[in-house]
Amino acid sequence: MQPDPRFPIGKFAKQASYSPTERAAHLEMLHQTPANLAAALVGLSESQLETPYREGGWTLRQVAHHIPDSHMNAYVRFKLALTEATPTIKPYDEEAWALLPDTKTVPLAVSVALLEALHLRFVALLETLTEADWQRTYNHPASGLATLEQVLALYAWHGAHHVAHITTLRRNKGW
Ligand code: NI
Repeated sequence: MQPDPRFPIGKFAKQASYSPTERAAHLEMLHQTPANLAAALVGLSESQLETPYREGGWTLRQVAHHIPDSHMNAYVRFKLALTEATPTIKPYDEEAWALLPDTKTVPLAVSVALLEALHLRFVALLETLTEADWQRTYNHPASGLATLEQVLALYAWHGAHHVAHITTLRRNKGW
């Protein structure tokens, strides 16, 4: 069976709960995401960046700009859940965001720098969470309640998932 190109590291598999060791591993993945994105983009030409990672999929440029778009939303969701009782968070239309003109005009280095700065705040915040904080929840209008340890696992996976879109295409193309 051919692997599904949409899911180079597999789909996200949510657990009901996580051990402190698992959370630490996810936090480390989150910490590494900006460096991994920067490394995945090294040496790509403008035309390579305009290549879809799969047929009908986002270009490598859209994939890379999407990661800070998504993780800025995630950072805000953590802060909402840490300061309000089970807030209902605001989904966003990621396909429409990926089509906004800034994703064509802003250099990718800006999004890498944005992700680096964001994750410094994000990881620093998450390092302060207590066991009780990890069990705090938000409500997503489509997918329902999530604990913050589940959200951490999701975004640890999410960064690696999109970086793998870039690295998998590079490997397949010999770039
Ligand atoms: Ni995504």
